[in-house]
Amino acid sequence: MTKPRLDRRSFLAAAAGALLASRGWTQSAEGQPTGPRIVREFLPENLESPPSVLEHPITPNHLHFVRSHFSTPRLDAKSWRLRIEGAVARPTEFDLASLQRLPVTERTVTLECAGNGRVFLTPTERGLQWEQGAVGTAKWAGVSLASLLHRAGLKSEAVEVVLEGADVGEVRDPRSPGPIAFARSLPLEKARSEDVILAYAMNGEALPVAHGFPLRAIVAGWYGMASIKWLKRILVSDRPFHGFYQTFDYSYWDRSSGVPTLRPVTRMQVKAVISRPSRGTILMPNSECEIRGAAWAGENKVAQVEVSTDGGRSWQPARLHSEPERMVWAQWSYRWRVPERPGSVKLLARATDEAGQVQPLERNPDFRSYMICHAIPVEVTIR
Ligand SMILES: Nc1nc2c(c(=O)[nH]1)N[C@H]1C(S)=C(S)[C@@H](COP(=O)(O)O)O[C@H]1N2
Ligand SMILES: [Mo]
Repeated sequence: MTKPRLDRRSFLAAAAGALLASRGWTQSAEGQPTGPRIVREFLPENLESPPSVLEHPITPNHLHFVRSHFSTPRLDAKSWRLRIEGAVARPTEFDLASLQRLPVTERTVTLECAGNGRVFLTPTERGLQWEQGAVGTAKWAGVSLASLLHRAGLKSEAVEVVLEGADVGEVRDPRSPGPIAFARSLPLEKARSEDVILAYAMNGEALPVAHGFPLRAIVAGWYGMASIKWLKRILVSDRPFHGFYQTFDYSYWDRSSGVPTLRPVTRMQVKAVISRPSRGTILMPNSECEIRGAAWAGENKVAQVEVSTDGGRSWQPARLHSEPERMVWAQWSYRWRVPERPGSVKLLARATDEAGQVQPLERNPDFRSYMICHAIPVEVTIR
């Protein structure tokens, strides 16, 4: 007879579970999230995650959302090179094997597309009509951008770091200057922080083609557009970069200087979303309903999540399933005793971050069609 044995992985999972339970935290949803992803656009490939991913700390690769502006480049790992050039002392070219020999940085990061939730905007905004599944969390492994910049040696005139992908296309509205590559810049402060990884692995697997094979940036705490996939060039620039995807696209009106000024979309805003019940669910009077979801706050930690079951008049604290971390979402839940009286009810969730910033209830129109972070009611019927 063989003794039942825990392998290392289930042992660690059991130990982690016991620790969480001892602190009053328990795992939210059992097992794995279930698919399939929703096709928002066939070509280029744009796929939305099913709502169940919001209930699990890690999003499996086959369910992670995909946001691509152009057709997916198929890069050959052998001939692919990453160039670092511009205002650097030692312009360098790396192949994949030599990057993989450098010290590994591993980090769990939540990526949210700046257009996540766009379908809920009124009036309707142009762009992909995401519901709430253009967000996911993976464990990324690669090298830190800071370490590569350090090797290349920044010159004193360096001000920004432009990341450029290998995917190219022509945008019609507004018209791009012919075919352009997908590119974004980072200020030196962010580029040299430990927040930026150049990842070649996702959840322990080689980076999937749709997610940027062989190498992509992961800019933790910023909306997804900064995390350039199919990375081919790092250009250290001696002036601010004003590329298409941070001027015409992915920009918002900032009034802090007293004059509305277009600024690139960067940091993820504090936000909680409800994964269940889903919109239009019919609930039995006096039954018990578990309201669930996820919350994140970009570079900050989530401090608390509150739930309202009366359209925002009163708020109760939800239970967080893990100790919140910077750059990573937290799952939460709230047990609701459904009222006796039939009718329709608006459920809301709102998050507050460690800096005391509270998720707004109203849409800020200066955000144009991005940063959809206000609390959006989920209407359910009691019958
Ligand atoms: N090269 C390149 N990088 C890109 C994009 C792209 O179209 N091309 N889309 C960006 C946007 S808008 C988002 S939200 C994330 C999505 O990453 P994912 O497809 O791995 O989820 O990739 C970003 N990086
Ligand atoms: Mo995005």
